[in-house]
Amino acid sequence: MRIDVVSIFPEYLAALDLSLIGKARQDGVLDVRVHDLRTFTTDRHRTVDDTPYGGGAGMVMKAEPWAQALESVLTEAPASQHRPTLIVPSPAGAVFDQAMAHELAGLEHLVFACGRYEGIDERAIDWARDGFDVRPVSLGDYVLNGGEVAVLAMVEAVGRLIPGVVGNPESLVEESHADGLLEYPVYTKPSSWRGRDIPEVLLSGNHARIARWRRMEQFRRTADRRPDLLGDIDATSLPAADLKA
Ligand code: 6GU
Repeated sequence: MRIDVVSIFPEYLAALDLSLIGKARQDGVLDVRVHDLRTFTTDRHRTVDDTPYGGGAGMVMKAEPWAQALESVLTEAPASQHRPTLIVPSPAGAVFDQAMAHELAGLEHLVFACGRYEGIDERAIDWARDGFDVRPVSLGDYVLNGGEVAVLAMVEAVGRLIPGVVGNPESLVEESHADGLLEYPVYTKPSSWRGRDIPEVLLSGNHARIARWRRMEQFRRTADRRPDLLGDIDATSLPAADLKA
């Protein structure tokens, strides 16, 4: 997968050199390129923002540096590649979730446009629709100062779903959100620690019992912490159905 990130703080994206994503880049599984928006300005002060038409607080990112940067990304992209997807991180976007991460993991080329200040001149976003599949995306209902932290989160969530990035693909199967529920609690040695014992079922060696217990714990946790998720669950996967089987 090819990933381009455009930002006025390219150093923010240095974390993409680390851990699993860094390893995937070294292995050639992910081709990640970070671009400094200011290199696409032409004035002496390398201006990327200006005051908003209509008034109001804060500054707006100018359209032309964005058009120059995105044109450069399109020109550099391998000719074989499909129309890239342009993700515009914004608290005004559609909320990013595991389903979106899977969808994006199936694409060849993602481009992230990190806005700062009050956002990017909307005409640059509209203009980009000629060359990109444009998707404004939010991490959730709170406000960050810019898109960089959101890009780190999205690249990690998407990147780890690409074959060859996570060493053991089995670890993707039983994690939170894989089946629409939160994951069950986990324990490791010692079996008794500071007076706290692990649930005895985990020492039973009865794999069917352990699987039922884990499923029950998933429901218990989800009902307690994220009851909103239970509405989306297929009734045939409820623990009662498991017990009858
Ligand atoms: Cl993707 N960007 C910004 N600036 N703020 C956010 C966000 C994104 N998601 C939640 N808050």
